[in-house]
Amino acid sequence: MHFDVLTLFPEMFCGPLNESILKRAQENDRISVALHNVRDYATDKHHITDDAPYGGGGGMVMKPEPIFAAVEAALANETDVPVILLSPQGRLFTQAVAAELACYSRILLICGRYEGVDERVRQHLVTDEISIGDYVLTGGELAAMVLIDAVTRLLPGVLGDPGAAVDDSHAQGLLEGPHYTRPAVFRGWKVPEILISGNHAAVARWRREEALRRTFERRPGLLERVELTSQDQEFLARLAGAGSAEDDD
Ligand code: 9D3
Repeated sequence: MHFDVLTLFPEMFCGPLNESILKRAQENDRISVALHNVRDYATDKHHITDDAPYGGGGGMVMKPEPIFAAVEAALANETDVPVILLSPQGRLFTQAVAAELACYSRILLICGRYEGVDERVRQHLVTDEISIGDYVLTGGELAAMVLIDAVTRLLPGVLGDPGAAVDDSHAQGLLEGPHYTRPAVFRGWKVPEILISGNHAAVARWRREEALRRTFERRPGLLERVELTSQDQEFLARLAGAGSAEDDD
């Protein structure tokens, strides 16, 4: 998969793209990332990329001409490439959106700065607009990196184990339960006996129930969109019945 990224701060991407899984994904040609500095496409003497808003008010707005020029240079007549604006007004980025984007061979990301981009970019260039959550960032760059990270790990051959990405508890709509590793006793705190029991069916059931418990306690809304077996439903009914009488964590 190829990512084109339009930004005024291409150097912000160096850290995340050059470590760990994203680094290896590029080395193995699973992904490629082309960073395009919007400033390089401004044709005036000072390479100005922003200007004051029509109608007055504070802040600055990204000018349309350099953004259009950069997209047209990057895509060079290639069609059917999603042009995605990262903005606080976009649709919320979720695991389902990451999976949707992972189906494309190429996407282009526009990182906004200042108060936003000229509306004609949105109307005549952008095909999709994405936000990563309801908090205020200083620009779209970190959001673009989040998107690249979440999409890349879904691509075939990126994670070692082919089942790893689909096995995610988040992909199944539940939060993950606890994980333990050696030592079996640390500062007197023991690993749950069942995990050491060697009873694989019992371990699987315990993990399922701990994931259900955590989701019930922390993100109950998620349970409405999860496929639950009758055994799951009985377990949740017992949790709900136990109520908030004891907080035993
Ligand atoms: C005062 C109005 N602000 C809107 C909430 C203006 C504004 C703040 C921050 C305009 C742009 C930005 C920069 N943010 C992004 O470009 C951005 C973003 C975000 O702030 N939160 C979550 N997802 C995203 S994607 C791009």
